[in-house]
Amino acid sequence: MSKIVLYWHPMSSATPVACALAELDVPHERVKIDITTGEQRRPDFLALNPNGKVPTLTVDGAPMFEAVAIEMWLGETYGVKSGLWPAEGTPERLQAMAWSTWSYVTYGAQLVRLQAARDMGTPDDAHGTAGHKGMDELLGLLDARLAKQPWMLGEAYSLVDLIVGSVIGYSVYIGAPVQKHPHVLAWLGKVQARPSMQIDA
Ligand SMILES: N[C@@H](CCC(=O)N[C@@H](CS)C(=O)NCC(=O)O)C(=O)O
Repeated sequence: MSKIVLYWHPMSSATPVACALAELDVPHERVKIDITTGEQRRPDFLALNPNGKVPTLTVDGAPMFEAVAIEMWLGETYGVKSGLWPAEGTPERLQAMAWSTWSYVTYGAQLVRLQAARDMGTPDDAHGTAGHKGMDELLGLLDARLAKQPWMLGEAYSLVDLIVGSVIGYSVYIGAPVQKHPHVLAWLGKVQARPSMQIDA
């Protein structure tokens, strides 16, 4: 098995990656990068991730970054046998990649708008209002999917639930209207109750 090292900081974008490693039961080492004291800008860390951000993962010394890329790679590498990630060549694999990317990119873009407005102390300005509305519309799509099936890919829990659930869960804290979408709310509660989500990360 490859040697996996996760460079992380508690309660950060690295948290869902740590949870994914726990869910998939992947042996790994964790190296804490203190982003509050600037360790992420040390030359040795920038050599692994020129963005100077966590999460960063190395696989036998080879680095990768961006949480969603790492999570999808972990799924396809360690999750297929256990059924936590769909096999290559299946329609479910296509859906797994589509919804994982959707959560970070499409939903994430609206989330960033609201977060920026909140950070500036003006959550109800044009950006904040548009971000809130954008998230509400996207949560409607998710709600419709989860009204038809209990989990993101159908009848069984998968890593896609952890990936999408991490982004939706974070958005609750910045004011996304998740409570208006009952199927999303119920599903999120189940995702957040998984033992892998209780770890110290
Ligand atoms: N798009 C990146 C975002 C990573 C990110 O923003 N990480 C933050 C912690 S939540 C960080 O390392 N910040 C340190 C800095 O910007 O100096 C991902 O999903 O991995």
